[in-house]
Parts: sequence; C-alpha cells; structure tokens
Amino acid sequence: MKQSMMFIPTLREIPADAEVKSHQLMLRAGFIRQNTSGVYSYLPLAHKVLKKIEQIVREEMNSAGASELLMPALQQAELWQESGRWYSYGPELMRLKDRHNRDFALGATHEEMITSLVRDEIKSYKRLPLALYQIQTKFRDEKRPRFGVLRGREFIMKDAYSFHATNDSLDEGYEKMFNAYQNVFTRCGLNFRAVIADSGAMGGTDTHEFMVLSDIGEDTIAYSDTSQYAANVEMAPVIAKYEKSSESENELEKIETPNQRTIEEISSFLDIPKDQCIKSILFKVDDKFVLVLVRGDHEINDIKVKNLYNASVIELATADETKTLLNCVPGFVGPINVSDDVEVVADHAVAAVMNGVCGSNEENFHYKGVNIERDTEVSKFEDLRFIQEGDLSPDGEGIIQFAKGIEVGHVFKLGTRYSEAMNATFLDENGRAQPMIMGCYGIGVSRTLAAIIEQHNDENGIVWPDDIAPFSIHIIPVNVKNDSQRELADKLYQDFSENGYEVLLDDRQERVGVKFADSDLIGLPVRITVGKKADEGIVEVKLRKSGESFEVRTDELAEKLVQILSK
Ligand code: 9G3
Repeated sequence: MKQSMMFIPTLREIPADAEVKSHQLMLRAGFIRQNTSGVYSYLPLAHKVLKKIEQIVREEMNSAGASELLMPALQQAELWQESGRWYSYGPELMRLKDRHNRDFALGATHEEMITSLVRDEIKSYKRLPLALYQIQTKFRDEKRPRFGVLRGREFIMKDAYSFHATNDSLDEGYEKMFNAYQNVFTRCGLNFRAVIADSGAMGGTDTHEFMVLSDIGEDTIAYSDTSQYAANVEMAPVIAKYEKSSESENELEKIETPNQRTIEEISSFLDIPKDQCIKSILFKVDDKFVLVLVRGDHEINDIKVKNLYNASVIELATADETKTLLNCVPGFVGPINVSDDVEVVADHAVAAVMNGVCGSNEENFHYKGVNIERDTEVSKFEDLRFIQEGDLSPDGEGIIQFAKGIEVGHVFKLGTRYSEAMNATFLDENGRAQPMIMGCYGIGVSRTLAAIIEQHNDENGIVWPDDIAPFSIHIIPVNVKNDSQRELADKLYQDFSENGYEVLLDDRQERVGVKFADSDLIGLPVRITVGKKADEGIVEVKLRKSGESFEVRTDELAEKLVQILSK
C-alpha cells in the first residue's frame, strides 16, 4: 500500500486526555479516533490488525470444533424477559424502541439469542455437543468508559456458546476452548495468565479469566511464584493455618480510647500489633445482618462473605443500621454482647488471637484481653479474608505474589441457567426431555488489540509482534524527488509485494525526519531506508524491536528478509 493514499493521521503530541500508553499510541499512530465517550472509529491500520486478530481467533475456534455464525445486534426484549435479565440489568443494557414502539436491546451478549435459536432446532441428544461462535460488535453503556478501546461502550467481541447433553461433554468442550484461548493469546504475542475466577473452593474449574499482565490492569491476580496457580484475588482461597500463642488468658478489660476508630489508630494508641487487633464490620447480606471479624492486619473479602450465604447482594451496613443493631457508631463496633439479630462470623485467623483488642460497641471505648472462645459468640469460623502477598499458594506450592491484569478472555461453564429459563430441552437416549448444558466463551477482540500495544511499545511508539503487524515492511525513500531513490524504492515495493509480503511504501512528500518518526510510531517490524547509496544498490535495514540497523546490497535483500521475518 502507498502511504500517500492511506488514511493514517499521526499526531506529534501526546493527547492530554489519554492516560494509558495504548490509548496514547493508538491516537498518535492514527489507529483510532473517538466519536463520543467510549465510542471509536478503527482507522485503516487498526482495521488491518483487528482482521489479523480475528483470523487467529477463527482458526483456533474452528480447530476447537466451533462453527461461525452471525447473530443480530438488535435483540427483541421478549428474549431478555424470558431469561429475566430485561428486569435485572440496569442502564448498562442499551435499550431502544422501534417504529411500532416495541422494545429492543442492543446486544451486550448473546446467551438469550443463541439459546432461543438452538432450542427451536435441536431436539435430540444425537445432535449434541454443538459449538457456535460469532465475532460481532457489542454494546454496554459503561458508567465510566476509560483507557480508549480498553473499556468502551461499543466493542468487538468473539462470543462462543456450546451445548451439551452431559456435564462430561461440557468439561470436554470447556477444555477444548481453554486450550484454544491459550493458543490465541500466545499467537497474539501476549504475556498472559489463565486465572481461576469462580467462587468455588481452590481449584474451582467453572470459570477462568484470561488476564494480560499489565500495570494498568483493573484486576488483581494472585499467582504462585513457583507453580502455575493463578486466581482472581477476589476468589483465591486462603489455606494458612494459625498457631495460638501459649500465653495465658488475661482478664477482659474495657478501656477508654477517645476518637481511636481505625485499626491503625488503636494499634498505635495502645501500642498493640495489628495482628492482635480484631476488625469488626457489619454487613447486610441480602436482608440479614452479619458482623464479620478478621484479624487487624487482614482485609474482609466481601465476595467470600456473599458466597458463604449464597447471597445475591452484599453491602456495608449504614451508620443508622449499625446504631440500630449494635447501638454504636462505626469505629467502636465489636463482637462482645451482640444481640441475636446479628450473626457473628470470623475468619480463621481470628480464632488464634490471644488477649486481643476489639470494639466495645460503646463510643470511645474498646476491650483488651479479648479471647474469642471465652468472650464472644462466633457462629462459625470460615475463610473470609482477602489473600495477601506472602500467603501460601492455595495449591500448596510456592508463595503468592500479586500482579495487575487486563481481562481479555473469559470462559464459563453456564450449566442450565439459560436452557431452563428458556426451556431449551433435548430428548435423551431414554426419550426424556432434559435441559441442555451450556458453556460460553468470550474474547474481547478490540480490547486484545489495545492489550498487545500495552505490552509491545517503547518510547518511540508501537513495536508490533511480526504476526500481528498491519504490514511487515516499511519502505522509506529519503527523498522522493531523487529519481534513483524513488525508482529503487518503487522496485523493492513491487518485488516484495509480488513475493507476498505486506509492504507499506512511504511515498509522501515529507521531510525524512517526519517519515522516520511516523515509522517508529506505527511500529512495523522491518524498515528499509532507500537513501544516498541507492545508486550503489545499497539500502539500510532497521529492525523495529531491537533497533539494530545494517546496510544490505539489494541483491541480498530478499534472502535477508526471509531470515528476519520467518524466525
Ligand atoms: C448485559 C450487560 C453487561 C454484561 C452482561 C449482560 C457481562 C453479561 C457476562 C457475560 C458472560 C459471557 C458470552 C461471552 C463470554 C462472556 N456484562 N456479562 O452477561 F446485559 Cl449490559 O457476557 N457472555
């Protein structure tokens, strides 16, 4: 392609409102332009990369046995009413009315659509398993779109759905998809981890997130420093065992602690280590009030509390609710003499606290000399805290470290959640109607594009992995007015294009400094500069990744390129 004909509006300056590297570079290298908050146009270079990512996705989906289809983005409300999600989703689901005033949703995802499609056609176990996928624009009215296309309101997703007669078959299908995802992200040149993301006990296998390691990632990954274990920090179980100290039990004693509310304040005021303080927080779990205790140096994992009660909503009790139930202001709340309206649960670590400190449910007072078994009515000890760096890895191998991640993929075992709600049944071998067992599998294709740039860039611009780059070779004549330079550049462009290389020829009437700066921004793997030595048949080759550059005779160039681009 000739650059004089392309649409690559590069920018010299870093746009002020772009906070992360990929957003800055996609704007500066002329890959995207924002139309409105969270809505972008993908310009020709971005479009070429999107197609390459999609091609990798297609190849891996097809070899996993899935068939591509394309479903509507316009979804009749009745489908979402059948599953109940029309009522459970809020403003994030974009809705509209047609000319007959009928309700529609713009597709945020397609569980309802695919289930209604399959239930009408599949009646027998002989037609299962079935795996279908699409690559399509999704709409989600994010409250805070940010980081360019990393979190947009309109984005490109590959979403796949599988249908099974048995759970064993679902496990097989899940495994195939899991492996396909490993291939996709490896072929995209990403450093990623498959992360346990379900609330089940350690080793839960019902859902995994594929996380690209990046400091700007919104998710925190807890991973083992020696094994393959990795989990979303919200889900990682804690297997630590706690030793009670051998010291004897002191008397319980109420002490004045004016305005000392937080663990930090109490710990320094009483000169007692944080791991001998007990943090008590009142939660409302669905419509039940629960006082949760953790050791002062730990954090309550509200997802674990929610899962303990199999609740759908968990939130902090308000100050009023705290006043009503514990007759106390937050900051002095504690587990001693708590009314029966409140259940007290504690993390395992609390059971080993000796002569601890906790709130007294009286403003400006705490207890010390607290011994849980003797002084409180804890109904159960559970794993209720967030895992921390330094904890044992739940698989028993290594120590937990944290990393930030960008979620680019998510695979789920859905079970019969949608097939029961929408009566998608098949007749099993005994002729009995059973709900289909489903899996669903998503890849954020446009988010993957940005994630690749997050992991592949330097101070001068994007550094594309060879297989993903919009073009492989950038040919730059230093001076297009110089006949020998221009003619040699054109010849190389013709030859390499005919040889099947994807070549971008910078034939613009621009100063060479501008051409080089744009070339670094766009980040193609190989740059061939045609300059003064064109007459001698010598050009300069520069490798974008290593910055290495060397002179090559044009008659050795083809051979050289094979070495460079096929390694
Ligand atoms: C909605 C809106 C936002 C949503 C959803 C529905 C996330 C929603 C979860 C999934 C699950 C899987 C198929 C591909 C892989 C992920 N955000 N999810 O269901 F209406 Cl507004 O999308 N879907």
